[in-house]
Amino acid sequence: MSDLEDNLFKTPLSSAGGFRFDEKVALVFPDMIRRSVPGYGHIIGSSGLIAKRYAKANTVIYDLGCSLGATTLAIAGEVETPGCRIIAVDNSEAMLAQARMRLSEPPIDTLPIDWVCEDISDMTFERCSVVALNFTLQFIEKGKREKLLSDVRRALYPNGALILAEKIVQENAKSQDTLNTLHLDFKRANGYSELEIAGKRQAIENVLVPETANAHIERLTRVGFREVTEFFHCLNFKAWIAVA
Ligand code: GEK
Repeated sequence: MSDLEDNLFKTPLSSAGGFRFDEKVALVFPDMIRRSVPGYGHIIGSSGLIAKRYAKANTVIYDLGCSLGATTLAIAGEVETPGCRIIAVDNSEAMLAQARMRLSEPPIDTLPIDWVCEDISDMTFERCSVVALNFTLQFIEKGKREKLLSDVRRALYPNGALILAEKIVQENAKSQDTLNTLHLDFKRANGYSELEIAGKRQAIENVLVPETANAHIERLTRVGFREVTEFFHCLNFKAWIAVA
């Protein structure tokens, strides 16, 4: 299926109201995230490889905030460990409907996938060996993030892995300004106009709340991950493997 172009913020009217993961967003999501997040494809591909290394036989692998299932598919395509299954979770019915439609005929010989509509901050997790949380923690209410990560940590078997990718902010205001400017250049280079950039920024403010890299690392350590290793960094986007 070819991806539709993200033109949601092309007119000022279309940017009215806050950002929601509704049907309009679901339809253009692959184009939107590819043009907005530097290294997105690399992080998704790496998630498959990391899952392959950390998956244990007969266990669950979670993709939390799965959207249209890009990470789910990468994992399903890489993991060969016997008896694993993927639980892909999102609280947007519109996203899951698109994901199910796109993967109605998943490639044969890959892991079974359950698509679940649930709020990940209220979930009871099964024991698992890998959890992917790619660009989703940033949308969870700040006060609920530590409990979610703590729940994930307790659900993971020893030596299991959390894959965490996030947009971050710099502690130093000048560095933040520099990287923010470069990110805007990245979006311009990918065809977004000034109007679209401003509209999206306004809509997403207070919806996507980024934190510093240190805040992430300290919290992961506090909830009991014994090793936290960065595997990706470009502009204000980072990803880590946290080992239980
Ligand atoms: C990818 N991981 O392609 N519970 C469940 N899902 C949620 C919640 C919540 N409380 N809040 C937001 N979401 C994907 C990309 S997108 C990132 C993840 C982005 C979902 C939301 O519906 C959306 O599908 C996803 O988290 C975030 O690698 O849009 O920048």
